[in-house]
Amino acid sequence: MPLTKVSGGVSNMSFSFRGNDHVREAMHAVFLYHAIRAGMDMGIVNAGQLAVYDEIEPTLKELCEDVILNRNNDNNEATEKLIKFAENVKSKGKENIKDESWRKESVEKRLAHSLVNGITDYIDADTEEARQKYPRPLDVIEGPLMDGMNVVGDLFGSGKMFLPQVVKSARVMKKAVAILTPFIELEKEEKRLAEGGTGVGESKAAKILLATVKGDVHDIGKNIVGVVLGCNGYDIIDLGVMVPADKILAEARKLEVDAIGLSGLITPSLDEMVHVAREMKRTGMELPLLIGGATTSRMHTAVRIAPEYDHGVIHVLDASRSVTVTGSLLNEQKADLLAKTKAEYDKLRQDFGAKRSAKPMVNYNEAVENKTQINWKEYKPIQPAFEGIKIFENFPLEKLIPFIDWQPFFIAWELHGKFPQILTDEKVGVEATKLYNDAKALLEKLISEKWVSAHGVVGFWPAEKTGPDTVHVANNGKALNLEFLRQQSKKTAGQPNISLADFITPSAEGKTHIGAFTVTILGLEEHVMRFHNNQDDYNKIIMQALGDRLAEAFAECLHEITRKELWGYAKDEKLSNEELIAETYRGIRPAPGYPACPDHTEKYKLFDLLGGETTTKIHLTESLAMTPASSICGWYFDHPQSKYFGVGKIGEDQLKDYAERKGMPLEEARKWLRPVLE
Ligand code: B12
Repeated sequence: MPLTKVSGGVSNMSFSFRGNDHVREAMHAVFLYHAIRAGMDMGIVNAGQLAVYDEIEPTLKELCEDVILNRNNDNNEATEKLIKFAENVKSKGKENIKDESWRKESVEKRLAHSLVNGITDYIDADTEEARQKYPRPLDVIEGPLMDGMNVVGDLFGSGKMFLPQVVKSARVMKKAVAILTPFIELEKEEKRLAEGGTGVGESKAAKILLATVKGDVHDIGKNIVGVVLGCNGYDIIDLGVMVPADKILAEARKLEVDAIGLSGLITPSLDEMVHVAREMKRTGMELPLLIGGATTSRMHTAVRIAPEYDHGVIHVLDASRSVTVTGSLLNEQKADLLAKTKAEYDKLRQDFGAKRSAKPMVNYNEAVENKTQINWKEYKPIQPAFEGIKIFENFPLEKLIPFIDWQPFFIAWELHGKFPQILTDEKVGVEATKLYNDAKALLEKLISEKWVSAHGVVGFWPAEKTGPDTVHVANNGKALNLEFLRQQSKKTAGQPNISLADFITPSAEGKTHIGAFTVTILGLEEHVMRFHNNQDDYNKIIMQALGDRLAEAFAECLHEITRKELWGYAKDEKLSNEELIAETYRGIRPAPGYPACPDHTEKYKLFDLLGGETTTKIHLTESLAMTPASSICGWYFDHPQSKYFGVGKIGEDQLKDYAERKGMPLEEARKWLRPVLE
């Protein structure tokens, strides 16, 4: 065709062989060789990963040509043969094409190579060799191992290495340190006995104390930060999850740390962070305080935490940034960084005050008047298959696989991009594919060896809306009022001020049902601990992230079962996985704490309805976090107009009304609702 050029992404053709670069690269080279001769003008390829056509081994070249040119393929033989070949290459593993020349280098270079490439195969022997070579075991850590980790840190800092690679490097480092530790201890003991001294052979590295605050259970983010900082030469003291302020302060003093880092996932943890900052001030501490975690923000840190402590409070967005911030805080740039941050936070506080007064809001009564318009006459309520609860014990894990949304898994590893495209992404594709393969292998193992079990509870009860934002639930003779919050921002004409209560039939119009659920992944901790004790942060973090993915998949799966069978209001629904992830179905499952119902304390009622800890196998902490950590709870609404939304900021009038409705002291309600009040 005149004026037409031919182009295309070449890697798509070999997508089914992802993880098998040897075969993929040969296919790409063969395809390009023939396609260019046939008139292809431009191919989108990873230029750094192209094999040379003439150098492809003859058998593989012929197999690729048979498939690509559709030769000798009458009964699919060519395809089958290539698949078989590929499996063979895979099962023989990378050994076949492994370059072992680095093994001839000095022990220092070999250690650095293992660290940078995340290779654990030779770390025992190489560490032992270095220990024999250096005067003291600590010299091995502070010499060749730290040199190797500095390379890792630099490559990560400059974007040439990605988080999964860094965590694999950390695994190598930890294994080496574990080999050296008994010798360091022995040396210390010998010195102590000989000289009566203490502290001999202590590491000179700066110490960072990390903790997830009291009442909160999530620690993936903190663990990642710990690994990344560890890779940059810091000595990490990780106190774990649910750590009270007094313990954080006492340990910081005892261990003479150089900085404290706090983490938190849910909003009640924000107040706990403010408390820690106050306690640091009250007890005269002077260490810098780092703030991180999904629910934290620069604004909250500036407005609420920083004013409570005078020796430096800095919000850190992610693990990569934790390195630069910590570095600057612990060297001569400290004063500069603190002064800059202070100026920045002062400005944020001013902006915050100005925005708050400028934001157009309506009063609560007006918001109630402007509720979602629903024609209840047209709505035909569907009776669920049962009233009360149904327990799903040991739900088959393999059934959850199709429901897994992998995208957040990659986000947790700081690999941003859409799934599955991320697997072939030019920049991170190779590492994303390796990580995906490792995660899938672990997932298979975890399922086949029954490491964890999925436990869920679903319930339905008759419900009616008895007040503007109150839903009355009849639970087998026991009545219960659920209280919801309503948007109060000024809306454009025709846009309602929504509340979840709008989606429940008002008393005068009849009755409907409301549903609730909990899901949890049991048994994960034991295996997370096993990886931890084996100095394997890589698999530990994959395992934690898989737990979260399984919990989320279980919630999605139970929601589908609910729509199609248990409540049955969408019996004929047929949606693809993409449509499920895009939530194109009828009905919603908002979770207390998420933007449509930001009050965590309504979880008490949800758990009461579902039979509490005994049936759900979930424990609520004082901050309303759920243990086990990979747990989700939420409500079910069936109305076709029900949708997800954010309540946004509410006014003092709604707060008072809400506290009254809940029978909760005003100041207590203010505390729980602070994130939507400020
Ligand atoms: C995945 C996810 C989950 C997973 C698990 C979360 C996890 N892994 O921690 C599951 C599905 C189990 C879950 C459950 C719930 N979730 Co959730 N979840 C998320 C989501 C989508 C991503 C969080 C995440 O894992 N990020 C990846 C990790 C690696 O990042 P990270 O923890 O933020 O850590 C990075 C940085 O923050 C920083 N960092 C972290 N800690 C520290 C510490 C220091 C010192 C430093 C320097 C840096 C640092 O570095 C880390 C690495 O880069 C967020 C929304 C979002 N986009 O953030 C909501 C979110 C955190 N969840 C939320 C809620 C409400 C819940 C539930 C209460 C819902 C419910 N009713 O069931 C439960 C609570 C679970 C429990 N056990 O109590 C809210 C919390 C806000 C709130 N109102 O409380 C969020 C913000 C969603 C929202 N928009 O409202 N959730």
